[in-house]
Amino acid sequence: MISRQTSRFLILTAFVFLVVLSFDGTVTSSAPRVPTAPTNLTVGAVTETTIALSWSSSKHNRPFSYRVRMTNHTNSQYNTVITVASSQTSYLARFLPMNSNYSISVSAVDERGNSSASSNTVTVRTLADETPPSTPVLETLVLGPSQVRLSWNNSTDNIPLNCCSYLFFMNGVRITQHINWAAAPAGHNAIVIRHLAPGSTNTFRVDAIDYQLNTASSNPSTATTETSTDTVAPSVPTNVRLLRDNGCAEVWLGWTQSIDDVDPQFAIEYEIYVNGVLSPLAVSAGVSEDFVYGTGFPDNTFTVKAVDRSGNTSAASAPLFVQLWPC
Ligand SMILES: [Ca+2]
Ligand SMILES: [Ca+2]
Repeated sequence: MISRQTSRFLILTAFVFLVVLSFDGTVTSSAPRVPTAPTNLTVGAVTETTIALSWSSSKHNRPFSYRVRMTNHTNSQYNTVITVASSQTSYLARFLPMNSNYSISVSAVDERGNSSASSNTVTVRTLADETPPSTPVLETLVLGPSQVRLSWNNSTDNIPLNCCSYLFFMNGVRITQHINWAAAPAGHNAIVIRHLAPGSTNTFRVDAIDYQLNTASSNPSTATTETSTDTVAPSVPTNVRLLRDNGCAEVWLGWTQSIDDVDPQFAIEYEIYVNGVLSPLAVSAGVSEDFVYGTGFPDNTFTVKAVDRSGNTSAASAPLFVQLWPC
């Protein structure tokens, strides 16, 4: 039989145990279930591709991090949610599309996934790019009676990876034909303008253009080609044939080289026409084969013309018919 003293001891022990249990349960049930919402979300500096954000911190008794929710009003593909450590109350959003409206809010989420309410929402528009690329500095070099080399430094843009394409002008008129891209030192570009009249004086210009079509025009540069008395074209290339078909409509053509009344064979250039249109690839001199892309699928007709240093051009070779398919 349990004595009265022992009973009192057991009752007292049970009471203490219950108090401890109760106390512990009280602590747990009174803890905040979710972080407090971040407040005072504010937009700082805005550029074409960046938005600076800051906010006042959340409070919580468990570890948490922030979620910056960015909603693009124009294209939902740019919507994003970024996680930011709780030690940080600012964020620089980068690589954003230009000239775009965003709604942005921040919330705090603890390690159990409990989320606070959202902060205030801010709306902000990234800037439009209205700044042209850097101005190209153009130099010209006469390469003979019918060609001038243009070289210029690479332009850079205020926006990374937003630049540049180049347009070419002669005497104020844009030129798109008879342009050979040429080797140039690092940081520079070069093209050779072909088929200029011997002894002609022409003024060239290069425009650098970013993807928003902001344009920077180079200095004008004037060049006078060498004079020439050669008015006779080289002989017509013969034996035009398919040397190799690399697939994907990439082929190597071969031919027998032409002869000119004035120029040595190494100076004679060969133009390849694909379905009647001059191939945009660089034209080479002194070669008996060259690379070209077919443009008609499956039917392609290739012809070759020879050009001397004075720009005199032979008639087209006999056509070569080849069936090709793109990849
Ligand atoms: Ca720009
Ligand atoms: Ca000639």
